[in-house]
Amino acid sequence: MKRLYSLIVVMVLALFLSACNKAPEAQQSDEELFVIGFSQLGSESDWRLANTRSMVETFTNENGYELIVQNAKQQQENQFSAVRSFILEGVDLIVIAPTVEEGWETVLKEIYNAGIPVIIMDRSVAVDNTELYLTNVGSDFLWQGEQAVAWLEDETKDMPEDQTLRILHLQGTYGATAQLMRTKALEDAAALHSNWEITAQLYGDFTEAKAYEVMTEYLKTNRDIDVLYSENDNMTFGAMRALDEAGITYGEGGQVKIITFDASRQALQYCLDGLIDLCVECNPMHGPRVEELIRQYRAGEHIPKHVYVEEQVFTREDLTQEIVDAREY
Ligand code: GZL
Repeated sequence: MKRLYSLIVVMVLALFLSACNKAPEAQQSDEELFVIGFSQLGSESDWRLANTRSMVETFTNENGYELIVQNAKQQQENQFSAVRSFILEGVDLIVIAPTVEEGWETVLKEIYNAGIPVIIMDRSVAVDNTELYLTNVGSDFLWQGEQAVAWLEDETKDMPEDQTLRILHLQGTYGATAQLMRTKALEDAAALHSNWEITAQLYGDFTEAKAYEVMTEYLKTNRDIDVLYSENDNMTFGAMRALDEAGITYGEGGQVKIITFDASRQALQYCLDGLIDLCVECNPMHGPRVEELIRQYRAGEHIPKHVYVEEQVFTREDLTQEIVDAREY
């Protein structure tokens, strides 16, 4: 009995000492950490995973932050729930990567009324009152689409006027800024070229699985494709698998020219290998940019309402294996 008593005393002492051994600075830093609630829309693509990684690697305790990440699995309702939980938790700032542009007015007003600043990252939100958020940091998606159609115009400039350019269009999540603007660029260009025909617009939801599914079905009855305009790399990868299975060639010397958006390492590798013709960059590494904007905000500095990211396009001629290997996403 005495041994049991002694054992209990030792265990209680050990627990007490371990609690006291917590470094004093660690306890202080919990109060000093700047708490960010991050509503990430999902994990649908390599781009999205890299975007989340960039935020997690930037907003560390060592850098003075506590980052609370909630993944909405591409459901806007889940984002609303996440944001409302951030309000209840009293976070210092909220970052939202919105699924779609519409539907944000109410919840942004709730955040505003709670006195919590908001940064919109990546895609945009369609609200009349832009005072509801600090800034929108992301890409110029219309510019991206315009680069793609400019390249296609140059590629087909010697095509006879009476020859039709048959373009198959794989679209991302309907209502997402990236989808809306990349689609607008293609549709505007097709309206200017009487011999450009968008043969079909298939819904790929920015995922490889959905793109493979819709492409496989489409190719059962349609094989007359000259160009695949695919609104992100993961849909392109699914489409390539479907084209392989249908025995339709693509890339350099192939039947189908492939245009893709994001310019992930895998897409650049396919481009270097002659399988993808054009990669339009859409850079996901927003963590450092968002942190700089937060620093400016906390220092009382002016922040522009929209911060665009510098991007470029890649063809095979622009690439080397070193460039591809060095790609950070
Ligand atoms: C673009 C981003 C898009 C990517 C896709 O900034 O919103 O969403 O192009 C991702 O890969 O799914």
